[in-house]
Formats: sequence, C-alpha cells, structure tokens
Amino acid sequence: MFKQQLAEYARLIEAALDKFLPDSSMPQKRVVDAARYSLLGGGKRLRPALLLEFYQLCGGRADEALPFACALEMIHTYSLIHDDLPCMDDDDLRRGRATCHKAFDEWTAVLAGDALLNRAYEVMADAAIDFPRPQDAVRAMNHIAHCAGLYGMVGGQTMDLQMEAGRLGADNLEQMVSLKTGALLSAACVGGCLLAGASQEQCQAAEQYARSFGLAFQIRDDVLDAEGSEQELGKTIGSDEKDGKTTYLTVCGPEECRRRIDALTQEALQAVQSFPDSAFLCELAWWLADRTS
Ligand code: GRG
Repeated sequence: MFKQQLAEYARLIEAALDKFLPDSSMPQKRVVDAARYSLLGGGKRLRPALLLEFYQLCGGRADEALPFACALEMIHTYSLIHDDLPCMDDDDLRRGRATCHKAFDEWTAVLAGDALLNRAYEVMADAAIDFPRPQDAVRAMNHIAHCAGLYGMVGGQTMDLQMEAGRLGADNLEQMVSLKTGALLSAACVGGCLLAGASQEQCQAAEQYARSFGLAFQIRDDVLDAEGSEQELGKTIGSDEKDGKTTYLTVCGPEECRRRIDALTQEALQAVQSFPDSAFLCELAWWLADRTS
C-alpha cells in the first residue's frame, strides 16, 4: 500500500517535471539536456512526495501543490549535480548513471544546476500567482528558500567541506547533518504544511518529523556508503573512507548507528501521531531506516 502510494506520487511528479522543463531546440539546448538528464534519471522522489503528503494531511489537494513539489525536486537535483563535481565530492556515479559532469562536462553541469535552481523559484512564483491562498504560497516559498540556502543546505555543505579539510571538528557533525540533509526534508514537510495554511502545532510536528527522520536518513546513508551495494544505491560507495570523512559511522561505529537510526525513527513516528492518518509517513520512515538504495 505504502509502496504503491510512493510510486503514484513519483508518477505524478515525474510527469509534471517533464512539463516544467521541456525539451527544446534553443541555442541553450545543451544545458537543458543536462538538466533533464539529471532531473528525469531516477531518484526516490522523497522530498516532493513528503511535500504532497503533508499538504494533503493538512487539508489540501495534491494537484495544487504539485509545482511546489517539483520545484523542491529541482533544488534537490541541482544540489546533487553540484555535490558530484570535482571541486566538491568528485563522484562518477549517481542514480545508477554517469554523473552530470561525466555525461556532459563540468561547465555544463554547473550551468545545469544553476538552471534548475532558478527554474525552481520561477515555477513556484508562477504557481503562487494563481494559488487559492497566495500568502500561504509565499510563506512556503520563503521556508523552502531558507532551508535550501545559507541557513540550510548550502550552509551544511559548507560545514561538510570545512570538516573534510580539517578546519572544523567532529563536534559539528550533528549541526552539519541537520543543515545539509535535514533542512531540505524540513522544506518538504513544513513547506507542505505552510502551503496548506496549517496550524503552528502541525508545522512544529512536521519540523520534528523532518528533524528526526533526516538524522536517521543520514546515519543510514553513512552506513550504506561503507556497507551498501553500488548497484542497488546507484552511486559510488566507499567515498567517505577514501576522503577521510568524519561520519556517524566513524564516530559511533555500526551498532550505535543502528541503535540511533531506530530511536530516531521512533521519534519521527511520535511526532506525527496527531495527524489524522500518519500511516504513509510512518511506513516511509521505517522503509528508509532499513533502506538499501
Ligand atoms: C551543493 C549546495 C550543495 C549541497 C549538496 C545533496 C548534497 C548537498 C550532498 C549529497 C551528499 C549527501 C550524502 C547528502 C545527504 C542527503 C542525501 C542522502 C541525499 C541523497 O538523497 P536521496 O537518497 O537521493 O533522496 P535520490 O537520488 O533518491 O533523490
């Protein structure tokens, strides 16, 4: 049931993404091709699915929120393209295929990321104009921008690279993860609530879910980087060790990682108990706690 619902969300999102970034024969076609290559080439579509789920739990209709969900996936995809570049993580494999800069080249990948980021805000602003409650749309956009930027994912990525260079200590690990990984999940969960004009209590519950679930998600990601299968994950494994990265696995070891993933997943479940039907959110959290891809 849950897998079916996630697949249905992915179907909706992918059909809309295709329309929001149309194929073209313009002179800038090369960058459109690269952006489409990364955007439409797989991925779990977690963040847009979460935005749609929270929007519906707070009383909205999924089709109204679809442009915002797609924009979030564009922001996520831009971050993956840039993260894979030689100046950052320098990865060759993503979503089971060559990374954007490998399939095209570096300048194209930089511009494809830039194009996706800008297109995301354009799509949201367009949708806000005709949205039933434009102020809620602006509040959601504001939260998404905050979470994606300096005070969220970009800030977390900055901390991660500083840690890798030995300029920041392991005591910054939790804050780094809550920004790099947790912030965009908050953009999805709280963004969906804000868009629906939800109460402060509902927004706080969504924030707590995103926080706990985001940390569990990252710890599982750290474990999979060491123990997972490259084929199932669709990305290069062993890169954390190769880069000498500080991760939850290096700090806590595998047993403590498992214990924390389970405890954080329980916390995430607790956080959303007050929603009318939290089954999808609960199953998603457990599925990701045990994920292999
Ligand atoms: C370049 C500003 C900037 C940020 C990069 C995305 C990112 C931040 C880094 C990628 C490395 C990493 C471990 C990020 C943590 C979040 C994470 C596990 C992303 C992968 O998300 P999934 O598993 O990917 O949802 P799919 O491909 O399924 O969408």
